Amino acid sequence: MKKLACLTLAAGLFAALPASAQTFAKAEDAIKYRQGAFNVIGSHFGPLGAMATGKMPYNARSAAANAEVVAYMARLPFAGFIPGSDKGQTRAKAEIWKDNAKFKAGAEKFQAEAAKLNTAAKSGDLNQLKAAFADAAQTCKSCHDNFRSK
Ligand code: ASC
Repeated sequence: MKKLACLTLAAGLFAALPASAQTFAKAEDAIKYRQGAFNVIGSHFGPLGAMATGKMPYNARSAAANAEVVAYMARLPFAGFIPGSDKGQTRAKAEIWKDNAKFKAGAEKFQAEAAKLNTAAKSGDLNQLKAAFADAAQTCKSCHDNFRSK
């Protein structure tokens, strides 16, 4: 029993880790990492938006699958915003590090809304999906407006 409890605890800790376990040898690696994560998020957020706005037929199973990926992936990219990674192939603004508390709050808001979007998508109710999508998209936009150059 003790062994099982230990394994369960270890699995729980591991599940909580991804956002903080990442290390990068170079700023360029961190930039590629976060861009890769955002790219995957965008690929799965897009169909949710298309369904929420009626540009694509609503499919509850597809919506749930996409939202699951968005909610998980939302935990990853922010570890890639290491100090000094605002140079090179990136649109990240220096404000991310100058006003890091605001950036972090925005990231956490996005993660919270992505989790709500996942719950809404799993409900199978298009109206819930529409509302949660709009809230989540607003958190994307707000960070892009403040922290991403055009
Ligand atoms: C998307 C996408 C974004 C956000 C943003 C929300 O689908 O690619 O960057 O939503 O446009 O306003």
